[in-house]
Amino acid sequence: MYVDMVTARHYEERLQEEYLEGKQPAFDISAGPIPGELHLAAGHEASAAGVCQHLRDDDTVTAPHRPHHVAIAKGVDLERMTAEIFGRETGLGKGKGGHMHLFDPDVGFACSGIIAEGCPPAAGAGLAAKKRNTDSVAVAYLGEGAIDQGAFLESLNFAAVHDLPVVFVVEDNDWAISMPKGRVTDVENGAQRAGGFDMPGVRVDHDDAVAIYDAAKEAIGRARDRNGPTLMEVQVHRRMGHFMGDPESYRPEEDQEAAAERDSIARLEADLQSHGVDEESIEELRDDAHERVEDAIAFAKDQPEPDPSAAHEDVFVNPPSGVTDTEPEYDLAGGDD
Ligand SMILES: Cc1ncc(C[n+]2csc(CCOP(=O)(O)OP(=O)(O)O)c2C)c(N)n1
Ligand SMILES: [Mg+2]
Repeated sequence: MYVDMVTARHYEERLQEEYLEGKQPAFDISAGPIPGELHLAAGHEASAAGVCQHLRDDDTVTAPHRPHHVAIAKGVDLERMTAEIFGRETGLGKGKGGHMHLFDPDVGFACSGIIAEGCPPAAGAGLAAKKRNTDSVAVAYLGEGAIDQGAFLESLNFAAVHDLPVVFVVEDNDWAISMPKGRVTDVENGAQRAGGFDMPGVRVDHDDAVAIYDAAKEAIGRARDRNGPTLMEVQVHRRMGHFMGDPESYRPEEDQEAAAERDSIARLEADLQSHGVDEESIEELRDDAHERVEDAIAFAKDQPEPDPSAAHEDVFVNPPSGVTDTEPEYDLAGGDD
């Protein structure tokens, strides 16, 4: 868990540096080595490490627009993921998806920029596992700002009524862009939503990776044993802006300071030390993780950019005429499928 967390933290800090290159002084979102938006998850690491520790490659995870920590903990290929973020040809999506559309079927990971969008596909993966009679499970991540979204609520209902092996993980970082939680939702604890669907709901506070691990163990075990879905909410903190370039003028300074103080990594380090792991071993793990990140970034920057002529390839199932030479692969208009 510690390795996943320090890998993810260093990854975000390094991506921040790379991203800001060339974008200043007047913020130009298309400039620099990472064009487009970038949402970093520094401060969210515990939720990914604590949950994904219980998952296998044949389990499915869907994440939202802030996906890197979850992708890392799920075991997504770091080099191909980084190449994707840098828009390179050897990226997971051949450089066409960018950081919000990472997809790695080898380890069952996908994410989307549309909030709560991962919930229906996770319920679908749960339904597939049930129909295929396997013990795989699915986990859908979403932010607390998405808990009033229809896709989430409908997925909770669907998973509950069909007893699907799905765990919904709400990452509560208090903010949805510039909107504080209290202004849009009347429940303080999003896990209360579970009551309306007759499923267990559990909230874990204090950015506590070990407590998240324990709660996830129960929820994922329950799903694997075919006892149905669980809703978890975990407290995390956003240490950076909503997106890179966000001036955060809406955010009180005390809130930023509090987020920096509630560092799940420092907390886990203290835990490890209290269990007899010495500082030297912790440093060694951290150094190795940092090296892995540096290697992935160096790999990505060294990769070719996609050829412009391939821009429409793999984008449409049924390309509108004239867009590509590819013949339609599926008949969307008819048939029994
Ligand atoms: C359906 C939909 N509505 C609006 C948006 C724009 N949007 C992007 S992120 C975001 C806030 C998300 O907040 P939260 O779910 O708490 O996640 P966090 O960014 O805090 O991790 C919104 C409204 C979107 N991507 N999708
Ligand atoms: Mg949020």
